Amino acid sequence: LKRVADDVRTVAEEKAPWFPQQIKDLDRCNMLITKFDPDLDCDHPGYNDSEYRKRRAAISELAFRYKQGDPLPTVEYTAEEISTWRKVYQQLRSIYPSLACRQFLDGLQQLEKECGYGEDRIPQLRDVSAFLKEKTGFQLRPVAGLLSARDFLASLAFRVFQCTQYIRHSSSPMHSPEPDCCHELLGHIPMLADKEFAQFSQEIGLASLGVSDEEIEKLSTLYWFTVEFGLCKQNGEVKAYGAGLLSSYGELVYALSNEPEYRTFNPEETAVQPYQDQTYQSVYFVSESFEDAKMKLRKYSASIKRPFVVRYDPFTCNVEVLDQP
Ligand code: HBI
Ligand code: FE
Repeated sequence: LKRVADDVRTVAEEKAPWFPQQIKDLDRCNMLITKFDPDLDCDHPGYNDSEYRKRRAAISELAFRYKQGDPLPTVEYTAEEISTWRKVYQQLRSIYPSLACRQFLDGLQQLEKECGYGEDRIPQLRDVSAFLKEKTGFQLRPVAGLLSARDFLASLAFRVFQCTQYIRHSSSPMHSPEPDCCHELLGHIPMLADKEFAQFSQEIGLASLGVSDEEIEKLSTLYWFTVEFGLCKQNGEVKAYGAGLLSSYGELVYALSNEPEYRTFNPEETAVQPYQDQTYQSVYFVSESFEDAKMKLRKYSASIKRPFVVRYDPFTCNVEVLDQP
């Protein structure tokens, strides 16, 4: 493999969409999707609540202003916001032991012991980021809302997880159409404390760098049916590891009710399965283990056509671009 000089883009690379090669470049990965934004989506529970939208905008502003390397902003949450968090935490926490996978339960227990997780306060991204950094090298970055799939996946390549900091509307504690801090902190963070899962997440991210829009759509679908809505086998039982499930009481119960269809995780098939972003999924994919899911994903990624290969250098935290041999 030949190293491509940093300042010389080869013909092959020029044809590919721009992608970040240093963690600092994530400052440019900020394209938001407004589909579920409470200012524009009239089905959002906060659509008619101008106070709510003002508050959400103020918290989002912290993310807009954020530059890589800045200390993570802290938010002083209101009593109403903490009360929403408490409802979500209590209700979900009670069903986790029987429905969540072992890695999730381990992670959550550590967060409760070491990171102040509990029903009485909303954890701060700064504390959570420091915790994850020690466990798996993942760090958090604040984001103002739903990010484009390309930008969201690219950050995973650097073990950076983009995290919203505002909370869902108080009228609807059990559901949010857009990602909010309950979804991130309860759904995603405990899993990101697991080494194997962290590796899996980074590999989806690396696979996404510089690929076509069609390939992004497929990787995004893979992400959807694994990281967001994935199930896995554990001691002969099926458990949840997807963050979309672990942050939604209704869908978590439904997904493990035997009512939906279950299929074995297989990247080629999973990547083209239509998905639901407004209601529960009609099909869920079950992995044998994260090790197995990772190996299958690796095989799938290697099949994506790219005129170059990427390699993450853990010493510099840069992505190296090498000519395809
Ligand atoms: N943006 N803020 C944010 N949080 C997510 O979880 C998220 C996202 N954008 C896209 C996305 N997730 C995925 O569903 C895939 O499209 C990558
Ligand atoms: Fe998510």
